[in-house]
Amino acid sequence: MTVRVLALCGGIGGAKLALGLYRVLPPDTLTVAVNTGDDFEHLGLHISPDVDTVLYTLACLNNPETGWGRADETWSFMAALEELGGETWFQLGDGDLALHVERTWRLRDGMGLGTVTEDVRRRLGIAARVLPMSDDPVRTVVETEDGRLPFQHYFVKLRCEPRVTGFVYEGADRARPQPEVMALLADPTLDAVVICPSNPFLSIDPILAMPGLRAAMAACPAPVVAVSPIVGRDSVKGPLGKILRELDLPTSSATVADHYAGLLDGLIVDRRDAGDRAGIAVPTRVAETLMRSLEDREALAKTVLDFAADLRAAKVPPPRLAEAGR
Ligand code: FO1
Repeated sequence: MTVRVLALCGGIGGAKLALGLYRVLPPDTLTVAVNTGDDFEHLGLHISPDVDTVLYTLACLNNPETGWGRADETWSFMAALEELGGETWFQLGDGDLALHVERTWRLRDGMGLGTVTEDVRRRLGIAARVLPMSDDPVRTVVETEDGRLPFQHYFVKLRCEPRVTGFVYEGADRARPQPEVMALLADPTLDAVVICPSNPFLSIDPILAMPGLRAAMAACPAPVVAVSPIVGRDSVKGPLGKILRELDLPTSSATVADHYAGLLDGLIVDRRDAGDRAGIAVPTRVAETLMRSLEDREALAKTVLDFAADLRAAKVPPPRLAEAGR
């Protein structure tokens, strides 16, 4: 039976697991639904950072040092822009720039973000489906003590320094989730939904904030397994630990489990945080969740899929099976 997996993913950390899943699964059985709350208009271009991070990562084109943008990049455009006094706080490499220009033109021609992304992933030779969470605009706004900040201003311009008080996902209440994602969540042949170890507030909540998404996940016949982005009671690279402290929440995987309350059938917890399992109501499994190598990415993906398979056996059969008296 063909395996089919839906992964919800944001930027760098989530994309690592998406690559692990892509490499251990039959490639055309994976669909990655990607956060677009980080998207913004910059220099007249529509930029979709998390979608591009997933595309470059699955195509093995990503810059391993930064996690974003392309490897072996050149920076002529940025250097020339600097000389002209242009905005250079958001670094756009020459190869990366081509993607932003081409995507902007196609969007202006009325093409949907999902259709543009579908064509790019084919051209990059990616066999998995990579779907922006919606074609409609959703923008993550970070509420701080200094007021509301567009996401990239908080994350890049101000290097996550402002103290966070909350988040707003502008447009999420009106955004239509990508139809294919909703169809997968209702599909009884789906084997697993994986919430990748992305920042729950910045990368996963924008997806869950869309109408019908949480309900579809809660009703999903397939097991929903999240990988906690916490390692050793802190975040690995991004601002999650700092945000949790600013929101006066414990920097533990128990907080992640609570955050996804009602959605999870299982949570993968890093081996360094095994002691936190006692405070987690959903079934947990301990694993090495730091993904330094390709082997780490594949090993964690296998652990997630094995856990999902075990949970599926235990999951309450979908209503129709119960009606059939089985
Ligand atoms: N992150 C930075 O910290 N500095 C940058 O100059 C930068 C440029 C950039 C260009 C294209 C792209 O797809 C991502 C880029 N990012 C940069 C990352 C971006 O801020 C993402 O939103 C984060 O990865 C969070 O998901």
